[in-house]
Amino acid sequence: VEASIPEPQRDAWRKFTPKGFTTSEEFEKEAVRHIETTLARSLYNCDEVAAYGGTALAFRDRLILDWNKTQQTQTFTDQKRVYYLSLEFLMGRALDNAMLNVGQKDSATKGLGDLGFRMEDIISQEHDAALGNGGLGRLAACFLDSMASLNYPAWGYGLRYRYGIFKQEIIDGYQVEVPDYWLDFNPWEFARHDITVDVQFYGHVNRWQDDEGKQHTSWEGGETVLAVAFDVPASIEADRLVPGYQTPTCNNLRLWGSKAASGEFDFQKFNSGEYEASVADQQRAETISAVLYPNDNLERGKELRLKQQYFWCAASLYDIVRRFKKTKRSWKEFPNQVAIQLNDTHPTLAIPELQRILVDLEGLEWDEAWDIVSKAFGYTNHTVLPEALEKWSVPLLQHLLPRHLQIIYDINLNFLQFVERNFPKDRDMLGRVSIIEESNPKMVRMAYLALIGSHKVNGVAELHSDLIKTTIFKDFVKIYGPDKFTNVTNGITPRRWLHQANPRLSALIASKLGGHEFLKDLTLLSKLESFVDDKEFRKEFREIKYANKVRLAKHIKEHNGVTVNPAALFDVQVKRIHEYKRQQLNIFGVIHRYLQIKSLSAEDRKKLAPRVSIFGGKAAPGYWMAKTVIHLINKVGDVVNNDPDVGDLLKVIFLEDYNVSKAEIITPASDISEHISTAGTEASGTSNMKFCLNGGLIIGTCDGANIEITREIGEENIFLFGNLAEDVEDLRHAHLYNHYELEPKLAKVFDEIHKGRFGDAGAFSALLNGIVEHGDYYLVSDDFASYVQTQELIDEAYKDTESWTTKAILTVARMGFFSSDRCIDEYAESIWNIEPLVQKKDDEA
Ligand code: Z57
Repeated sequence: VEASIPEPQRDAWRKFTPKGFTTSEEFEKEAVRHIETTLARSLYNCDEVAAYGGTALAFRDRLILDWNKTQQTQTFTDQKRVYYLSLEFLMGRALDNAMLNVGQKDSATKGLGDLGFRMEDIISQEHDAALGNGGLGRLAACFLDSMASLNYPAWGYGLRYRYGIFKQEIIDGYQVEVPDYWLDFNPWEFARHDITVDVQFYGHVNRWQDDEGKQHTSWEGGETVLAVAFDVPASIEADRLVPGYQTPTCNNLRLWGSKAASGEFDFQKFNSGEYEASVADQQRAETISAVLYPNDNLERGKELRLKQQYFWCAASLYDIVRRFKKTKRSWKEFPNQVAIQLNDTHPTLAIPELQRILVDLEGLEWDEAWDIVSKAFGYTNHTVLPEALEKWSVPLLQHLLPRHLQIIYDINLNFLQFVERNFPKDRDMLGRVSIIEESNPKMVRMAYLALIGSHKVNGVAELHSDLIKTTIFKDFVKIYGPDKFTNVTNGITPRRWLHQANPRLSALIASKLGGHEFLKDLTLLSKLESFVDDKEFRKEFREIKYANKVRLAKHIKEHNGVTVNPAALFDVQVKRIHEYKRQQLNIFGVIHRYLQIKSLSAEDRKKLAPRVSIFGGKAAPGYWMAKTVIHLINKVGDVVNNDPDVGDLLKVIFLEDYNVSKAEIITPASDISEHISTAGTEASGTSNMKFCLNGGLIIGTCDGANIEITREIGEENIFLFGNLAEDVEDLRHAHLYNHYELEPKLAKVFDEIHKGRFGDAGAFSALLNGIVEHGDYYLVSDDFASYVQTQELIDEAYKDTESWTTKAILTVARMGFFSSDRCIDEYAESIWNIEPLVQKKDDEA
């Protein structure tokens, strides 16, 4: 406010506010200006990287105008905001999305053509912003898109990793990890060197009494690290797809980078010959935001990871509190102005941190503070897998965050006293629900802390939300009652996953529905049902799928050197490699298919349906079983793809380095995709929704969101198989305590692997033994027969092109529910209690 331009001068200013471009010529002018000035390149020195830079900067200028305006309006209006805390934001590329949002992709395509470049080549110059592992990080990115699209005042808070998820290379059939240095040119971020927070670690706690006898506690940190804000304009809403009356909302994603606090790299040390020590201090500070931990659904308890979590929580909370304090409201109003959503337990330290700020720094009474804290937070659980539930050792917390540990103990004490009062007869309950696990060393159960410190806990699909209430949080349902728990089934943004990834399908739908409104209200897709018998529509629908398959086939030829037939059934499983997701079930099924082909006469082979089995996904670098699965897939591919008996009937492809931008090519090109986790293990899954939205059918277990997808699209349009979640426990128990036989077809597959048909069998022994000898925890053998049988059903169904087309069209038409817009509206209504903030075009803040 102090720095605003005085009223009489504002007209002079407004005369020069940039207006953006609307024609290809105006675009060219902006792009060339950026290339020649901002980037200091010229006509004689402009490669595709520079052309990307110029294009991105031209669009960035355009976005920034909306962004500034949105931020100004939000500050001015000062209504309740939501803060989405996530250690991961898997954004992918920004340019294509920005062009579509701004609504000037066509003029840019023409403009780049005039300058001698092809749009596709320019788009592919951009590094993915890969600040996430998998589903959880991509969900956060879809949520940012929807929060902006629906005009919710919202900020994302995350870490600015210098290295995102590693790049995967496949060398001799093995995964090799290569660092992902993505920041050498990133036009989408703005470093705010003036917005910083000092974050403390280690040190000790002081207690004293003031003159009035009031107790005080303060924490004196032993190490200070500086958090610097980097702001990313986080997706503007798709208003220009559906020309409207409002100024687009452009929210902010604030990512914190770490650097040495001033004084750390000090000239004292520098001059007194301690140069190396001072550089070491600096490096230690920068290490905090250096690298994303590459584990998905696994926590390993590393000190640096805990430092990352606290660094990010402390900086974000300081920022949120600073903004709140500017409004001069009383603390009681904090939860009316601020909703903080915890994306999994990774940001749980924000709870004791806010309690510390209120009690130690702002002088509130404990109970008054706790009331504010527990009204402000909401917690989303994304998994029930025991190995993914975060626990931090008490000694580590004592060392790194001594005051927070005390606060956690006090929260626990109050909570346990409450439980004791209400359940005086159930003495065991106290041990079961305590935040502190009485192990050696003692551990802090972060999910319990998150739950106790939040007013709502949600799961991410119906089955999952039911499961958390009957398993990991069973006691807490008794303690708090069922209303504390809710379900918000995940969703995906149709802007990126339909309009951007599959522009032809988006255009076809728009031509039938009379415009692109469905991108803002996905339930409108249901109107497609009335075109299901429209011959022209069906033909065009099929041609689009075919063209998308041709494009993927070209990618496969370029990257894998294998020719695949686009007329074959494309069967895709792309996701992180994990035992519970059961890529092993898929590849064993592929081997079974191969053996079947080999056993037939040349004549009988002609009756078979050609298939391409496509895999992609990264294994955590320390996850040996997952790496073995990747190796097996590649070895099977080597054998099958070079077997002249097989030809087009079967190809096995492992696509290197699966990421968001590859997903945009792969998703629209599938006929069938696989979502085949052991029932009860996949909390939701979100790629299942992406494939369906693009007219691919799915084979899946009754798990996660597959169940709701089935309810929406009808069971005649999905291929379900396998045991149900309710039977899994008994089956596992039976494996451990009875003798069990391998399913015969699977036994045959294992025999062939043992014989060395896919290379040294020793390489795969741990994988096979896990199933044969160690209890088959993921029930691969139990589900194998029904999996294979269902794959045969798919072969038959695919031969009937007409009925397949009907299934695919109906699937698309019935996906309306799975937009992340619906999902965000549910969060806003039932958890955040916030309203949209729409800015009319002629309103000036
Ligand atoms: C992650 O990607 C997910 C859960 C986790 O606890 C962690 Br850590 C990482 C995934 C689930 O596995 C998916 O089923 C779910 O769709 C996704 O989170 C988004 O909710």
